Amino acid sequence: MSLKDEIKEVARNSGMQLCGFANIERFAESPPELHPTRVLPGCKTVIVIGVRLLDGVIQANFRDFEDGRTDLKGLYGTYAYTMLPNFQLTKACYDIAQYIEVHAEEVATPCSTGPMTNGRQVSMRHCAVAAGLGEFGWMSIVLTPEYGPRNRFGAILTTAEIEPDPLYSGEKLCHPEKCGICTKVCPSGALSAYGEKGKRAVHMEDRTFEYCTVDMVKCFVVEERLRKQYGAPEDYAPSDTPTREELEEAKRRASVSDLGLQHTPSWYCGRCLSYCPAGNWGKKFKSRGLSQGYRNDRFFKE
Ligand code: B12
Ligand code: SF4
Ligand code: SF4
Repeated sequence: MSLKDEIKEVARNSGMQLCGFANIERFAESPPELHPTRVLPGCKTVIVIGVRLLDGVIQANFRDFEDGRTDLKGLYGTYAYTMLPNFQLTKACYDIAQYIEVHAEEVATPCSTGPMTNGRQVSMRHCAVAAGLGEFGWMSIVLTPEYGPRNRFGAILTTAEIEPDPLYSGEKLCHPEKCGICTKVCPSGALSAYGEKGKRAVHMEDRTFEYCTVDMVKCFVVEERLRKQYGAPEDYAPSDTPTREELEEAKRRASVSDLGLQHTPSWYCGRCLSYCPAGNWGKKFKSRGLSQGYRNDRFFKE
């Protein structure tokens, strides 16, 4: 078995559904501060692993969005956001890095995977696209044919030179000119509408990928429940667009909970990710009666 196949097997055994390989040349357009060689000098390959999110947990989001069951939101926080996927990815990255160092005598650096796992070293979205796992959706995060945006990723940087997988070239997964659901369901208008405020373009090899402009502060205010209209007991942030100082103050004032390890009342929105039709949404949720559709979301606006 080749090293590549062995790594794929380690990934599978660690509970990963997705595993892809990118060569370092695909990071030519990366800003220097996020380039993999800034983390691991001599890095030749970026290995990206991915774990799907449970349909049974995404449907708990619909219970909140459509039925007002805000008490179920913690399931998303635990099983799809801050905790389980991140820790599972962290362990899988560690297993793969150990495997490479022990069996191939090369160096391997596992990266942080998200909340509670200490920072960010590379842009995971760009790594996932570079490794051929999918393409950017209009909402800016990565869609895979199997799960749409309902997956999270981890990356391992290595000095081992491993044959890259081709960039994703399957059926186009996102048609923002006729869909735009992510923009419509976002409670704070964090995602620009197609054709409005401009878009980002990313080039890899002969491909150009495009996605919207994301106002991360607006997203953060909803995700972290910093205003009454998103369920906070009081307006910690004075608006959806707080200044840096106001945001820091809002974070300080936001309530702390003993309900989950993350120590904040679970909220973490996730509407764009939950309602995106890519990855067989209709079959998984609508036809099973698990969602009435995005128009029934209490924040939906045409
Ligand atoms: C911090 C963070 C957030 C913050 C954003 C804060 C901020 N100011 O960026 C908040 C909390 C708002 C957030 C929200 C969400 N997040 Co988040 N987040 C992250 C995290 C940890 C870091 C992102 C970041 O700051 N990147 C640094 C910036 C500078 O990089 P960038 O914007 O990606 O890249 C820019 C440039 O640097 C450059 N670039 C960088 N590298 C490269 C490489 C190449 C080759 C090229 C060409 C260009 C290039 O291009 C970009 C344009 O300027 C990542 C994990 C990670 N390490 O990437 C997850 C991550 C992006 N989040 C994820 C998810 C799922 C979400 C949410 C859906 C969570 C939810 N609520 O359910 C929302 C989605 C919102 C949206 N529509 O985008 C997933 C996405 C998975 C996927 N399917 O793609 C990630 C990848 C975590 C993971 N481990 O899987 N997130
Ligand atoms: S997670 Fe929620 S607030 Fe953030 S971009 Fe998606 S829909 Fe908007
Ligand atoms: S909701 Fe529609 S426009 Fe947005 S990323 Fe998904 S497919 Fe693309």
